[in-house]
Amino acid sequence: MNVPISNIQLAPNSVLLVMSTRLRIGSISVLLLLVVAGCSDDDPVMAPPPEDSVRYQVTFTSTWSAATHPDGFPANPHFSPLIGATHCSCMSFWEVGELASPGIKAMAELGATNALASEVATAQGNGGAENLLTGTGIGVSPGMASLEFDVSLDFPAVTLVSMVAPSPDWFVGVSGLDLFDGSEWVDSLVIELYPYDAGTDSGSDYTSPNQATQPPAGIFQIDSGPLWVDGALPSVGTFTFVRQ
Ligand SMILES: [Ca+2]
Repeated sequence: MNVPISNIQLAPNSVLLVMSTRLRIGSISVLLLLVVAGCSDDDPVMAPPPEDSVRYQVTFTSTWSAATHPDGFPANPHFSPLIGATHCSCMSFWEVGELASPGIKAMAELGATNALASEVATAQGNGGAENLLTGTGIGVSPGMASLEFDVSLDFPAVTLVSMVAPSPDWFVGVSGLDLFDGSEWVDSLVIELYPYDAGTDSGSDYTSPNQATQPPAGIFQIDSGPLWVDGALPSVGTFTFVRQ
């Protein structure tokens, strides 16, 4: 029996030793192939499977100030309490171009969290979300806030938002940020925060009176007004995610 060498499956980096001998049994000539596959010294160590659940700290650092945004900078610059969820990659709580949900509208206009927390609870009930994330805001910007949360392989995406305050309906945040890269959990990640407009209030300045956008527009990245500086949209801060 001849075994074609091409049919022998080898592990990567293994060493193949082939010894052959030809036996004669009666009138039949038999080629014996002795194949020894061994491991070479530089075999990579097999990575352990990813942990099912890991913990992260996210630090919200705001840089928004009269120095970065001199146009009409408000007297009480702050960011509303952090609110969000860990959830599956199959759903989202907000997307650019989509109409804001009541929860996103209330967060972006008022800094309120109850409505969005209810939307997270609904998603938890239908298997889309795992953990509600809540944290403090930033009382005076520039400043910092942080919170810790657990995330799991079935719910590896993070949504987290905060209102730019005061403002008509401007906010910062991430939507469906995946902390699992397909093979392992991300060690750390810095997200620059470029503010969005929820599309629900048409006020043009930080302290404009309420002016409901009728009909509501889709969420969009800020493209004018006092957050727009010298023809560009500067970051107003960062979210830094660090695996614990
Ligand atoms: Ca608006």
